[in-house]
Amino acid sequence: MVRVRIIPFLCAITFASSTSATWIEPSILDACPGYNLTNAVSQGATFTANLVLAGIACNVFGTDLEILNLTVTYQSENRIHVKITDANSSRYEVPQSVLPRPNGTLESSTRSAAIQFNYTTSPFSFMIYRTSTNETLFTTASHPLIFEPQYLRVKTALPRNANIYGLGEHSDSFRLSTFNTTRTLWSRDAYEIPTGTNLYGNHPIYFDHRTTGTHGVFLLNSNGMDIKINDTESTDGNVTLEYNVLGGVLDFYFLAGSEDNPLEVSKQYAEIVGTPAEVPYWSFGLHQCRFGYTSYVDVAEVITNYSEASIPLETMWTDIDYMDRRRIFTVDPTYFPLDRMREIIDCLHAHDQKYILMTDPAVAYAPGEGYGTYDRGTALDVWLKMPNGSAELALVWPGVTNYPDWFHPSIQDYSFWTNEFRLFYNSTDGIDIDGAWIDMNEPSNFCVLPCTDPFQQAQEMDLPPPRTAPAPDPDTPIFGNWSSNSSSSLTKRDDLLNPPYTIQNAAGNLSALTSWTNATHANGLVEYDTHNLYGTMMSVATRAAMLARRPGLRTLVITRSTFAGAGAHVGKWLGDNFSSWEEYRLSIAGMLGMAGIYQVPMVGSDICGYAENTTSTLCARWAMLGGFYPFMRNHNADTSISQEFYRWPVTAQAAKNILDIRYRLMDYFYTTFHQASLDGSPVLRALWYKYPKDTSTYSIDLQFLFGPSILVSPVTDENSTSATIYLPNDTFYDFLTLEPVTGASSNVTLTDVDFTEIPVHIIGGSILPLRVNGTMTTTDLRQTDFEIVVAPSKGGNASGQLYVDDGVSLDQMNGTTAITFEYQNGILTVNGTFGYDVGVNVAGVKILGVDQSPRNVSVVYQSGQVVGNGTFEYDKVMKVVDVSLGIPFDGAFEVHLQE
Ligand code: MIG
Repeated sequence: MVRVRIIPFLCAITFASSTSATWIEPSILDACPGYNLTNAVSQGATFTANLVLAGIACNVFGTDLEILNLTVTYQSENRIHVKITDANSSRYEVPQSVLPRPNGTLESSTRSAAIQFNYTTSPFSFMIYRTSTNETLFTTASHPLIFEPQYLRVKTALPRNANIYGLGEHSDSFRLSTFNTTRTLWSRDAYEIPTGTNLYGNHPIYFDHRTTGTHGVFLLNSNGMDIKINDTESTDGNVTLEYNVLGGVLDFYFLAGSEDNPLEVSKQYAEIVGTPAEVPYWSFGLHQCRFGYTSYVDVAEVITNYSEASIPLETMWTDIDYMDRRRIFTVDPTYFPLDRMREIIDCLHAHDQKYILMTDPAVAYAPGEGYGTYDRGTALDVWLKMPNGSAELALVWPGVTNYPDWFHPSIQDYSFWTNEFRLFYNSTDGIDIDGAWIDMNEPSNFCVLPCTDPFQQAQEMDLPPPRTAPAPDPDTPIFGNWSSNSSSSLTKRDDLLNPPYTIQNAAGNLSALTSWTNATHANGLVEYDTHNLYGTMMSVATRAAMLARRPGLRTLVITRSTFAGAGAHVGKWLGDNFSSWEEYRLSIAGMLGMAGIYQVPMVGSDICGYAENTTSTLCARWAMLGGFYPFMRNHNADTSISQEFYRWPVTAQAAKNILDIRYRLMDYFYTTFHQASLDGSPVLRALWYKYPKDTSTYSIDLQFLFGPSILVSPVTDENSTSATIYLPNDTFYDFLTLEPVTGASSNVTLTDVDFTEIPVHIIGGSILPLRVNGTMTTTDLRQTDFEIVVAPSKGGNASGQLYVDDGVSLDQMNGTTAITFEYQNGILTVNGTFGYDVGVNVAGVKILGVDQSPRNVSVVYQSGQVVGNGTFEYDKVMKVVDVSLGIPFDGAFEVHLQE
């Protein structure tokens, strides 16, 4: 066990330098006395009781609390809230202002609920079981509860070979290993996102999938924690899951999920953390970024080169390179002069393209230097404070910095952050960005502990780094011809810096490479408790600042650090991966976590890889896979070789191919996102979400579903042109050839998959509204006709949806269009509301998997008016009936195939 202690001299603090967590023999913890339950009161859907320490305190990591309060509420048919707190004094809880959560109390009898709470009194243990099957889903039996000031422990038994997903952010397999796994939740600037470590964000939710159903367990707690999953403690391979938490309270939400539909647990989780924010239509276009564009000339060149290569570029990005001495809300007057930056943006906007810049949280400490952001922040006193009341000094890109305190009233009321955005990112004389990119918000800190002299370290590390590239001519012509084209009463914790239990933080000490954990917010909360919320709070403030700049319009904010609930405000990229086939593969599991579980669906990895050098083949494959990342961005580190898609013929071709596919599917993506925003239906899904009884799917994380209808099965081996993929027992259709493919619950090897191709299947039973072709911008795409592809199930039925609105407004004053497609007995019925004028035609309908040519095809408006015989062709090899329509997409209609 790692021992850490504070030496009570000025600045003389020692830290645990090792990253190994506290290990303690499980039997020692199990020998703790636990609690006895008394004073039980049941009232309707609520049950309360006291828990009294049941014997001699074990005091493993502090003093066992004597009396606890237990409150159990059946909040709905599908959700039980179990909360355990200190009966005698208040403890930190995640503020409602950061994560508002539902209350609710089940009105009907608790017997009607899908899951039940049960308990034993002496010693106290509790279990959650599924009402319909009596199956135990969670049980603390034989593992006493431990509740100490800075250590909480709850341990449940799980089935053998449990299928547990979630507990991220992590870069491990989607299905977590049950062998000696520790998931540590503590935000960390995790360069190269090593597996098995804590990364940027924290989502203490897991889904437990069984052949008998899928349920979820959410521990709403922002303190540092280790969650251990292990199957080595018993001889029979049974699995345990153990929470080891550094503070806060035990605030569990048990979600019943469903016996046969894994989508339900996802929706139930969204009821707590919120459904994802809707993003603008344009944000599904291609984004290009890199760290290391040396000047405005570089940026303009990349934009031009994309255009010349005829690869659609929707959004150009610029990293911290643009800043003057890496200070946020400034531009370098020589390398990125304001007037040239404005010229770039004007040109982008004139071509229906967008621009995004990075903003970091840390503000350069620059008294008396006339740095407006620092001066205004200091005047409002918005900095995170040390216990002695002075502003905390950190070390980030601009050198010594202060951290904004997102709990400060002058940030919460928008007078600081929103104002800085308004001043710098304004359309009249500033930088008129369309979205925001926020980084370093774990918060990251370069100062190495004990960090006694950040100024000295700034010098040693040469921060801000001097520019090495030659300065550009300020008059360099760009674009050539193209452009003509509350809580102070909380109980004192002994040790906010070195709690007795050490979590497995890969950065070492809790304060290592981040803020001091004893730093204090304006409302008295300390970083010890709120560290994991920093990135999400910056996200909320940044989104508010962006909405204030362009009232009524959606924006895109992409953050690095997230906590549960972040997706209701922002999207997220998966951070500093590197250019390897392994990271390419792992990006799928990373995305599935965010989009499939945590309700942060606007997610993607840095395409072609961030750190180190990519290769043309890796980059081509990654372009193809990246076409199915909800957030599709090519991004690169400053010291890596250039990797824009036009750099190699194979990547240019790959990008063109995949962008054509992606843009044709964009309204399907948009509809999938809209559905998620309504009810939390996951945007990306592992195969088992669709085939929950097929045990072969449980560990698959190299294939995934985008929405309900698209199966993506990328080639995953280095420089290979074949892919062995799993096809469940179902009907599929090749997305490009439209040929039917019958799945037989077995692996299928696809060969000759070129680097510019990716296997994509439409799942039988789906109807897809596609645009007839891709375009150079999403603005043009919206002027492009639709075609409807009907992909029947084995039984000959299919259904689908299309949602269209103006793509940018928060409130759809221009109306919305929500269309339902149904296909059965050879009749396609298109129905719905048509409040938003789509302004284009339905060019045609393709019906797949038709064994014989129909005799005749007729097209009917709902009114009964026959608009004539559809002209059609039948392809007997691919079994496709291709009906030409060319009718305005503004009302209901039917298409009948007649045998
Ligand atoms: O210390 O802004 O993850 O995407 O290019 C590194 C420079 C800071 C980390 C981000 C990365 C970005 C880089 N940033």
